[in-house]
Amino acid sequence: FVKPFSEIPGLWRNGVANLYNFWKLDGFKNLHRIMLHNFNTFGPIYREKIGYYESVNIINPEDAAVLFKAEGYYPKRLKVEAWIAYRDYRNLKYGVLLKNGEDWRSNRVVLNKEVISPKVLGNFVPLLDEVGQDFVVRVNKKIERSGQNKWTTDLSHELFKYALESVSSVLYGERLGLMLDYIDPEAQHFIDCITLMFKTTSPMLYIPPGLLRVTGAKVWRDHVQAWDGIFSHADRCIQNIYRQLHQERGTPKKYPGVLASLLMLDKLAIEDIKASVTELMAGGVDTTSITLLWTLYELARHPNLQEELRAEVIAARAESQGDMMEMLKRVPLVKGALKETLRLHPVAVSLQRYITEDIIIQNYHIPSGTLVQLGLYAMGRDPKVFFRPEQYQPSRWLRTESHYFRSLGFGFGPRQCLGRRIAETEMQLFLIHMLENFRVEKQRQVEVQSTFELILLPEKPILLTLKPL
Ligand code: HEM
Ligand code: 2DC
Repeated sequence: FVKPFSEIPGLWRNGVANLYNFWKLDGFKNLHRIMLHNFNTFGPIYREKIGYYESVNIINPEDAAVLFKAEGYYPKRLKVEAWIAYRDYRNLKYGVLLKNGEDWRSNRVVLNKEVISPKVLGNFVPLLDEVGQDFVVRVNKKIERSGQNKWTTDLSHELFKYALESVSSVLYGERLGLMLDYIDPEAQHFIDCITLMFKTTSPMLYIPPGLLRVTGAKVWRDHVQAWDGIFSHADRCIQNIYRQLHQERGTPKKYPGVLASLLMLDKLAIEDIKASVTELMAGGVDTTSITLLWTLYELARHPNLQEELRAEVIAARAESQGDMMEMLKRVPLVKGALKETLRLHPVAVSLQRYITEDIIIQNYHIPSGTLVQLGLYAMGRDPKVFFRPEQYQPSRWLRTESHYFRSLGFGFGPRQCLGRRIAETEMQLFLIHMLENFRVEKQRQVEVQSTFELILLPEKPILLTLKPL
């Protein structure tokens, strides 16, 4: 017997009271832990209403499969109202991140070809490899200057620069120069604005944005400032390429980058290109840098594993004889490490879709139109889903342990992360270069927890020590 929607367990009858409790529990910073707690209390499915926003939450990979089969032709995620409100406020077009329906689909199809199709990977690899090499040079310089033959630091700032340099080199086909000693203060401001933008988004998730705007709340004002900083810097980068393209003419010999390719292709309106390229640039900083930071943290905590990875990389280098595309095919454990990082420290606490047909999950009927969320953080730590989930074990992704709907860090299907290929390649190349040159160690054996600032971040700085091999 299929049970009705109204019998799904959970707290969904009083949205206002729930929002108040959520706020009391400091829920804005603890969303991932609250979801974990709810699954422990209610089981593998629960209904929830916080403020005005209602959802059904699930945790099992098999249920995720049912969810994604019902996502329809125009998959739609939870709307981040604050992001929409900013664009409306400044009269800016939505990019692929915020578009929906046919408008989303037609833009996404064109972007896919230039950003995520296998054919462009060959263009990205040399650009990203160069940034990786420059990072090594920079670390070596820091080690030398320390006079102690090692460098101990909170690497997050360096990683933000590495990530921005990487994504920019792919988008614009040229370097910003962020791996140098003197960096453009504007680029640093851009990085700070992205962090502020994410941080100010989370408290506004459950409050109607119209309300925030009229009250002139500080979070809203900070949020506007952050996006203003993001858009003005991205605009300058975009204008720069646009001008160059008009001056040079002729056909360029080398790969000109995603933006110039899109402009020459002439299939999207300029304003649409601008909107999506800005989102790609903003989406490409905190996501990959934090994932790399967590990976180095885990490798520092597991020295034997670090040596195993290093051996794989050294062998792959010897076999591929300088061909980086070949080398990337020979590092399955490095790829496993990145999947393992995203399992324990996902960037996105959940994946969500508005389902377009009625479905049955855990024997409950869920009507079409419902917002269904897969608790990605909770799933990654569930012992029913992963054998000994608390252990960081990249090799689990090589073995016959089932991977069915378990590797979802970048989302799923046609609405999955558009930056996925850039992110994966950039992160793989980073780890290859780091493992070939440095040993990573860390100070004390204290566990670092996550905090939710729209994306999940380490709750405190992670200090790492880099030593030459
Ligand atoms: C969407 C994760 C890096 C740009 C997403 C989604 C996730 C995600 C979970 C939602 C997917 C879904 O709903 O199925 C990640 C992770 C990253 C990463 C874990 C790195 C470790 C990047 C980078 C860029 C980027 C480097 C830009 C170059 C985007 C964009 C979307 C998106 C534009 C929206 C796509 C759409 O709505 O069609 N990402 N991301 N992401 N990501 Fe990423
Ligand atoms: C946050 O309850 C928690 O990739 C909410 O690169 C549900 C939710 C909705 C959309 C998710 C968001 C969460 C986390 C951050 C994501 C976002 C979609 C895209 C975005 C996952 C899970 C991100 C980080 C993009 C951001 C690009 C932007 C800065 C231009």
